[in-house]
Amino acid sequence: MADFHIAQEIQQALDARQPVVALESALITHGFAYPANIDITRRMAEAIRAAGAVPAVIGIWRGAVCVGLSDTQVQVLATDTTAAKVSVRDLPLIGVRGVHGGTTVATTTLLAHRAGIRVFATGGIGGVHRGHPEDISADLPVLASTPLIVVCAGAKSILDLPRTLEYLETWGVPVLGWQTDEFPAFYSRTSGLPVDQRVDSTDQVVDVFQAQRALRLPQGLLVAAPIPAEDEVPAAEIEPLIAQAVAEADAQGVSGRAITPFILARMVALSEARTKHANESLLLNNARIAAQIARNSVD
Ligand code: PSU
Ligand code: MN
Repeated sequence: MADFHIAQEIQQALDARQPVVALESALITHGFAYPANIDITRRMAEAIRAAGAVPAVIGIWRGAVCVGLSDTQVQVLATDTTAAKVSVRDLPLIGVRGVHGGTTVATTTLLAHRAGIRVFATGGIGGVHRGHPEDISADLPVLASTPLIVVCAGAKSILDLPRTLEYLETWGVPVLGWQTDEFPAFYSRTSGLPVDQRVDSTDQVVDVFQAQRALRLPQGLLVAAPIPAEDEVPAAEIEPLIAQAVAEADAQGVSGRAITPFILARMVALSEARTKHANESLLLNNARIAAQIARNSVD
């Protein structure tokens, strides 16, 4: 059976009821290229510590679950081109395979919850794919069944945002807008789609999360924070690039687990790295917000 390791620092923080923020590792193995992947992970971890919480990078190390990967382990994952993208259906297979792996939002959410962590900072969640409504990220059903606060910048419009929000509604996942009334679209602050509830403070986020628990609801909570205005790439500029990247994926027959990494990489190339800068900015922003929420939720 796959082992489940919790790093000593993380276990001690949890035992002492200190705030902990989970970070995913699919962005290390499949989201960013080397060395940007190490750099952004380190900067997110620093931002979380500066805000008074403990970062826990979650990933797969030689077929074992690891909550709290060390800097050295992150370095190895970041340069291992054979590392697996580990979504939920892959999770029970990692022990047999013995691989290193990056955990997606779905898998990181599940594992963070198993470890006793309550808050997770990521970039964009997966969702229903544009033009392929049968391709639904495991991120969505996991959010519907795992009580965790997931801080993201919405979902990028490589996805079908209306269908993604419909799914979340059907399965009872509240979508909170962090100081916004609109669901953010990752690179862009707006999508034209409303959130379920605007929140302006960490108190309000924690209130909603506690209400879910008091009501014994099984769902997690999505906190959607728009990218900082100065780093936004307006929707009008990003749309043609997304359309092109999606068309290329279709033309080359890219599908399944490969499609998100393919489109992300094409977006960076097509935008001459503007999307990379935007992605880094929103990740740091989300890390800071998640740390503040984590601090509030243990007080
Ligand atoms: N969306 C992004 N960046 C990402 C991902 C999604 O903007 O890096 C990654 C996350 O790890 C997410 C996963 O959980 O892709 C979703 O992949 P899939 O659609 O195959 O479930
Ligand atoms: Mn998929």
